[in-house]
Amino acid sequence: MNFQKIAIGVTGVALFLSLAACAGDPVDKETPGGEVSTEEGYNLVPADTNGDGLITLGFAQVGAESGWRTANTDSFKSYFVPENGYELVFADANQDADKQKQDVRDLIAQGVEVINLAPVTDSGWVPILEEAKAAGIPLIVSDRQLMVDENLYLTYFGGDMEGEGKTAVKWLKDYIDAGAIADDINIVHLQGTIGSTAQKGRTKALDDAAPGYSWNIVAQQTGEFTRAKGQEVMESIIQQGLDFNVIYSENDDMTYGAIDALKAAGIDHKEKIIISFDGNKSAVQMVVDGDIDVIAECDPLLGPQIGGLIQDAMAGKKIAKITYSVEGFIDSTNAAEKLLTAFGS
Ligand code: GZL
Repeated sequence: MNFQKIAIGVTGVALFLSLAACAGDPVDKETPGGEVSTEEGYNLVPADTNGDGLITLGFAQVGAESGWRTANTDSFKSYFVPENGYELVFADANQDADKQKQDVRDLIAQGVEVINLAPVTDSGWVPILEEAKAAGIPLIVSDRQLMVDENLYLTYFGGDMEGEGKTAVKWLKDYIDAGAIADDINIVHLQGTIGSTAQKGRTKALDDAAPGYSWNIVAQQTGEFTRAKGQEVMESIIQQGLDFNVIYSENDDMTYGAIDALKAAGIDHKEKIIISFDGNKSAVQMVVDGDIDVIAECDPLLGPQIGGLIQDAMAGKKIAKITYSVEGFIDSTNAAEKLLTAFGS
């Protein structure tokens, strides 16, 4: 047994004793602003506890709802392989928040050595995070944040969703200030999965800005991050005869669906200002072609960065509790260049 294993053994015993001492503590109730943990600090680090030479990573994924999600899953499946020192156990929640909580409990029961959670929605996770911690399994949150006490997870890596929304809002404000549109601003807002931090952040940015800029949000409805639902919602809005000149769509797939609906209704989508999120290759091509006006970037290729954070933690380095992806926007000024490196299809 090398020193590291001995270290884990000692740490494990100390950890067990500290957790046992806290086991009787009440499970913290979830509060909107996070919570005060009843325990001091977070001291779980991924380790090869079963000595098989691999770190078994349990990935609790949202689903397969979008091009972003497919690229995100592919990023994990291609990085967390035996050649890189990992075995991947994959769980697809099919966009079902309740199923995902059971998925995580199943990963705990399987005894994986680290969990990566991309939460469908951000509520109801405290008891399960407590269970992972009590089981001595480090848990990483990726893609969508959880607004819980930082003592309940190892680290978060992913997009700054409200920041992405602010990027989109600033682009629209600058576009209007440049005189590109003289009419009143009437916005159709296609929201992502209600209760996900992706939806909450992108929605908050628009909801906070619109009143001050006298922008009218004439429709606000979830398209659940899918093309089909995005098309269905836009069809309904068209049938209602609502007057709008801007579409603020919280992901590319809903944007595709909205454009499908406009085309089917004989409405020229190029007459609308279309704002999207993510940056799939086909969406970036649509910016080049003038179908979409701007995309607020959101990087799905998180596997290698999560792997780097795990390695740093295992090496004893202090890792940041929250790390955001580097994200900007894609419009006519840079779309041709961005197309060269855009993710997905
Ligand atoms: C964002 C991610 C969102 C994407 C959607 O980090 O959670 O979920 O914007 C995906 O495409 O469905």
